[in-house]
Amino acid sequence: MSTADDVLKKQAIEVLDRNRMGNYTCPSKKLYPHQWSWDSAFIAMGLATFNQSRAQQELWSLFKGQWNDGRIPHIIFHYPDREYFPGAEFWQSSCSEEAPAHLFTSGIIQPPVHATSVLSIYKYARDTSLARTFLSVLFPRLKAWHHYLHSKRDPNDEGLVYICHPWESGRDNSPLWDFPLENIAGNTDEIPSYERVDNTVINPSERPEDTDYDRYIYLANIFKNCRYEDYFMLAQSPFVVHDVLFNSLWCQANRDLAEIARIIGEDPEPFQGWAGQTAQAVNGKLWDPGHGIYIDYDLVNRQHLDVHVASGFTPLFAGIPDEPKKEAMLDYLNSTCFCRLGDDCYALPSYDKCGPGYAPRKYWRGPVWININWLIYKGLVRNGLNKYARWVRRSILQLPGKFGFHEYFEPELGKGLGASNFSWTAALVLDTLYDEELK
Ligand code: 2M8
Repeated sequence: MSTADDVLKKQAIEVLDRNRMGNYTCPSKKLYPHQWSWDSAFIAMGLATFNQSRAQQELWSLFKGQWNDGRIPHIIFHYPDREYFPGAEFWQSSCSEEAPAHLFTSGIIQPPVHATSVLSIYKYARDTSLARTFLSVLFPRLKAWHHYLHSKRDPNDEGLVYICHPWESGRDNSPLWDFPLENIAGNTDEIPSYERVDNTVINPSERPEDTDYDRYIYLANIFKNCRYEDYFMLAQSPFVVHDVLFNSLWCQANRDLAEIARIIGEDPEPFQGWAGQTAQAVNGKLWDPGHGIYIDYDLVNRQHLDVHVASGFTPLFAGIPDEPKKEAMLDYLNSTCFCRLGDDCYALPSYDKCGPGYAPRKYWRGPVWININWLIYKGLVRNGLNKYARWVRRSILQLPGKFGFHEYFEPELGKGLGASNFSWTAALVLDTLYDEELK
């Protein structure tokens, strides 16, 4: 490893230490002081490169918040008093009998990267016998999580799981949601009064608009009134989407859970079967042949969301596209719409630069995010698209190296945006560096 990489590694570890909250790591001390579901899965992958037991503890702590029905809520409030909106008091998880009795959580979910994270801890483990025990202990929990997703979020057994809130996608104000949210919450009487905290911590121009938050709160309030019972949530939600990123991660998580089952001598079915079914459904329903990218489907308005975001390339991560699709995707990636090889830009902005409403500094509407980049980087490597993979890898390491471990970055100049010392940025830099060490 070069001296520069060594320095980066040390700084990344410092970020994760700074955000440590006992048994878990928060995404950012000021902006996000609780435990987030997919953040923790990414964080554990980074921790696994230098501290196996802390990585295991990170996920163990997350699974403490798992509900009886198997769902992993998107936020766990281990210390409910820490300032964040919407906090434990808003969600009132205790209104559901499925929620854990001694811990406050939210009631919605986030992308399922957990089996992938657990398998990566095992692969990186220095103490393999300890890691094997960890797999055995977590297997029933992961199994319950996957059964929840399959039975509740794919009730028609289509191979695609739905999301019912932009927060469930992990990309809150993505331009993807502009159309499905357009006709929601017109009547302000139906929105409980609330006060944001995020835009007092971060420059509001880099965060979602108040009108976005109105819709987030309106939807979350519907779900609370349903006591987080999925059947009613689905029936009442005006926002129901088959999302490309969520389903790509679902597909890979099932491949990884099948692998975990094989390692510990359990049955890899049904996970292997579900992964195949999802890959087929993503190709069948979500591929946009005109543009060389995968697109979401809006189940309420029964139409595709013709919006091209970087996460539309994440099926590469799960080995979903065939050769012609891969070529078409590479052509689109390697263009001025995203970031062409050798051009003066950072690969990849979260949204097509030529798309309407592209905003290079506004949260999920343009800036570069390290987790999406990392998924695409891994996907490109998996598919042998090495030249462009190195181009994305360069951004993953250069952006935090030059500008600090920010939450997101401006795609042309690289300026750091959102929270500083952001955990998954640090964790995925560590994973990217470690990947090289393993070679
Ligand atoms: C952001 O979302 C939360 C709500 O869940 C927020 O804005 O308060 C998203 O970037 C999400 O993907 C992430 O998990 C979370 C914590 O980093 O922050």
